[in-house]
Amino acid sequence: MEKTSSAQSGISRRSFVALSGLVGAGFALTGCSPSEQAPTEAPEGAESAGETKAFAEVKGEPLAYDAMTWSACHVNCGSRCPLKVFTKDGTVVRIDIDSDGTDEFAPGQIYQMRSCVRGRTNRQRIYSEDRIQKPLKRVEGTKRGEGKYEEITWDEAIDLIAATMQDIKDEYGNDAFYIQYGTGVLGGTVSRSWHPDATMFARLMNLWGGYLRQYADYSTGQITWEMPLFNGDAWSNNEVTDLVNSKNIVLFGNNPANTRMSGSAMQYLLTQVRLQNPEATIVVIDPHLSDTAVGVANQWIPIRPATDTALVAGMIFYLKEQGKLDEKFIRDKFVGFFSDSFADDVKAAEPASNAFMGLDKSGKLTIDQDMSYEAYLAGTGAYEDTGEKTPEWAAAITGVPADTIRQLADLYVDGPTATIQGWGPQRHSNGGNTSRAIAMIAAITGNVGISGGGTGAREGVGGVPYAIATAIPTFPEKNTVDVCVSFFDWYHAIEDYQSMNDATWGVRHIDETGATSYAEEPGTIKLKAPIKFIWNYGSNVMMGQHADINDSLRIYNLPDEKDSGVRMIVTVDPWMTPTAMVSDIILPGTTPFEEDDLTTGGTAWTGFVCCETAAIEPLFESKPVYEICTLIADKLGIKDEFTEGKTQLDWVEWCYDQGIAAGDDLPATFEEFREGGLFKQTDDHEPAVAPAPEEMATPSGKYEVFSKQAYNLSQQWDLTCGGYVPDDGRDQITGLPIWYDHFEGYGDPLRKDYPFQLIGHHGKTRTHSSYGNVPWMNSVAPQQCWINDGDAAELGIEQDDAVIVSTERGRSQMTAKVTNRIMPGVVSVPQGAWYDPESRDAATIGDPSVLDRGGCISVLTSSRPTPISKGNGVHSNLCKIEKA
Ligand SMILES: Nc1nc2c(c(=O)[nH]1)N[C@H]1C(S)=C(S)[C@@H](COP(=O)(O)OP(=O)(O)OC[C@H]3O[C@@H](n4cnc5c(=O)[nH]c(N)nc54)[C@H](O)[C@@H]3O)O[C@H]1N2
Ligand SMILES: Nc1nc2c(c(=O)[nH]1)N[C@H]1C(S)=C(S)[C@@H](COP(=O)(O)OP(=O)(O)OC[C@H]3O[C@@H](n4cnc5c(=O)[nH]c(N)nc54)[C@H](O)[C@@H]3O)O[C@H]1N2
Ligand code: SF4
Ligand SMILES: [Mo]
Repeated sequence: MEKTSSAQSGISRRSFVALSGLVGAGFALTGCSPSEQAPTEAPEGAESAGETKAFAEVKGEPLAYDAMTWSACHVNCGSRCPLKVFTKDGTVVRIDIDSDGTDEFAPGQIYQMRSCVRGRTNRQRIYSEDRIQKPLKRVEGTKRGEGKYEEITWDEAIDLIAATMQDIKDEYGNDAFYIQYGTGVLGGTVSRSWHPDATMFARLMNLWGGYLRQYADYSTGQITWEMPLFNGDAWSNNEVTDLVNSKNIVLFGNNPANTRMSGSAMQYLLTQVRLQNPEATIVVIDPHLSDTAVGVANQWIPIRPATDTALVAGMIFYLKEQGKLDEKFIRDKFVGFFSDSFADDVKAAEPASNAFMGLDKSGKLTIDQDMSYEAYLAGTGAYEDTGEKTPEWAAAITGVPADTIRQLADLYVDGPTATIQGWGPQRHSNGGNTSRAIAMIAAITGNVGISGGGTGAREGVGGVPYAIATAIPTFPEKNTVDVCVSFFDWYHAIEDYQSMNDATWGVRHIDETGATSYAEEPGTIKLKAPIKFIWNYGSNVMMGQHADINDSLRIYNLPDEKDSGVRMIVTVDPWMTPTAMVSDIILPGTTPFEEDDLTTGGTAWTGFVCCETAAIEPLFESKPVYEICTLIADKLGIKDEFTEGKTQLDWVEWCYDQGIAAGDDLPATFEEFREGGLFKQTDDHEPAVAPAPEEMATPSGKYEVFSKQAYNLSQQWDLTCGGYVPDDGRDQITGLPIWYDHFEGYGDPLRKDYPFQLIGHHGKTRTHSSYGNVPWMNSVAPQQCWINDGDAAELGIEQDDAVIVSTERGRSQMTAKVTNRIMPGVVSVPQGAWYDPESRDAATIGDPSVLDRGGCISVLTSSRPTPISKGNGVHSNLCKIEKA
């Protein structure tokens, strides 16, 4: 194994001199330490005008600095880039990147782990005027969301939190506590905010009896549970380096040019594949002409959102009709495809345990109709009168011309053809079926288990990982709460926990190892208490990344009664985010540059570990989360168990020790490890090919085109979620991965009033809402709604006009990006912009008529859970758009 460390290779002073002419050397910032800074003043130079001045003054001058330390960007973009931090007089004067190693795409190469441009703007985050300086308490009598706060001391804050926790525990037990999903500090180890069960809050709460846990996540809510219905696995795919062996590469809604931007991540690798495999046909299927499509693709196939299932049906119809499918292979390896074997297939696909879902304990859920895919394609059996699923039929739904569907299908039988789906396609109200259908077209055409092919899951980017520990023990075995909810459904547990069980809201049992399971008898796994207390760390979910902000505001302001209404929301964040503004207590958190920690990552042939050293003292009165949890633990009488006598730096050393014990090739002493900062390793392995296992992790052990598990759920579950969702037939669970008229999809009659399908792709200037308050980033690309130029012309909307996008749930203002890079009838509002209501008046809080001026899509999206996964179908919205 080959290795480098920046300590070994050294950083020459010359390179600083050369760089300083290119990048501004930063704020002339003084007086930021707590002792010097008046707590209510914003740091000098925080505003962009000040920055421009500072830049002009230093342009061309060598960077003067006292120290360089390693840190990392911890946000959740898929990378965790190491960053060099230069300080002078206790102030960060420059953020720089890892520039050791190569760009060469080949086995055994050690790449540069270059950060994207966001990472380089971190001085504007550290010294942002949004920094929270002192603990804050919501002014009594005001509503959550009004944003009225008073400063309190740390002692007062900790006392109040601990006392409220004790009251809630006495009244409700540990079931009433929730650690919110939050990925703002995903890259940290001691400071990590995700997975919630791996955080310092989890450690604290488990030592104190536990909390209500969550399953799955906002990224992969549907694919996690529903692609495995087909093949038992949502994650494996060929390593992306294997794409050099592909004849065709089909990307369903995958846009790494935005979502994998670091210097070594998927977009870089894909560009290298393009260079090394110039003959490959790369096709991007996406409602918008993404930067990935612009950068590497031969063909963009614009598709109506959430219709990929119909596209796949049209392709399979055509291939079958043409005799281009291998019937023997399908009969051997698949169940539920052919009519004549359907009855036997259903028996084979019957789940035998409740480990996953849809157990038919009574054996009553027999099927006397032909529900095979063959019947579906032909419009016979259970699908009588639905017509043949010809390419022409698919064209009418997807908006993709029939000939293009046939041409795409032919690529699949003239392979090897790699299929990669992003997670946009599954973030729809019918997204689970989409994830299954995409996997099906890859498998049924024989492209799984071969070099150059792949499974249809997201790309596998590998890396050669270090064994070093990246999580501190959190004692899940001490958690006494044995049920869990979907990541998306906590809001309902504030309002009406009694309606929540496995059959209504997908509540699951969770055991001491963290494994989840379904009920043997539908309806028997129940929540035991309302959520009364929420820890909100590294998360902008509650007022940004969840959904339906107006209805959320209503829920947060429900009175604190016996069976509903939250009592305390505590936010720990460095910045005054929209979510902070619905909290009862806001605690000033640190940025990664203000604490010691550890980050690991890597891609393709390179893995890295970065030992991070605090570059500056915590600003104002902010504290690292480890210290905050220690203070609470002390109040709760469990400090010794919580800390085990260790400081944060001791825990970093503990991680290092675990790595050494597991054989990591790192320096012999922790001091040298800290000194070196960044370590990288590689090997020269062949690109990994995801196997087509003999036995899939499905009940039948085969690919399940028809899933009896899903069918059983369709019979057992109450898709109105106990009356929360109208019984309008727009949520369905189907045995086959097929298209149906789903909630706020193309076929929804609501389209008469709200004629556009609204999606929200992940943009370049932010990672979700993180970096959303960086002036440099916002100046690069303001928040804009993408609209087709033909549609815009009809509405009299011109480039950069201010527009209001509205759904039944709210109204949001931004400017228009008028372009032919988006399908007619579709608009896209990049997700993650900060909610900025025109009014925070108590009287109108949560009223859908209140205009959001921030361009925040979560004002527009729905919190209606998806039918199987009970997750976030937030790319399925019908909207209208008008000039502001
Ligand atoms: N810059 C940046 N990078 C990020 C993030 C970020 O916020 N900013 N977030 C990170 C995280 S946590 C995640 S989970 C990933 C998210 O990665 P993804 O979930 O893959 O990202 P999205 O932009 O939601 O969706 C990808 C593409 O799917 C398209 N799409 C939407 N609906 C459909 C559909 O029905 N069919 C098809 N075929 N395509 C569709 C969208 O137009 C978009 O171009 O990105 C990560 N990287
Ligand atoms: N409509 C719509 N909604 C979506 C998505 C979508 O595609 N469309 N995507 C979903 C996905 S995939 C995800 S993963 C979620 C992500 O949702 P979140 O996990 O909420 O991600 P962020 O919006 O980045 O919020 C991170 C929070 O962490 C804070 N933070 C950042 N750095 C630090 C730090 O160093 N210290 C501390 N203490 N805090 C810090 C930020 O200020 C912010 O409040 O959003 C989901 N929401
Ligand atoms: S936002 Fe940019 S710098 Fe930060 S981890 Fe992602 S790619 Fe790296
Ligand atoms: Mo995500």
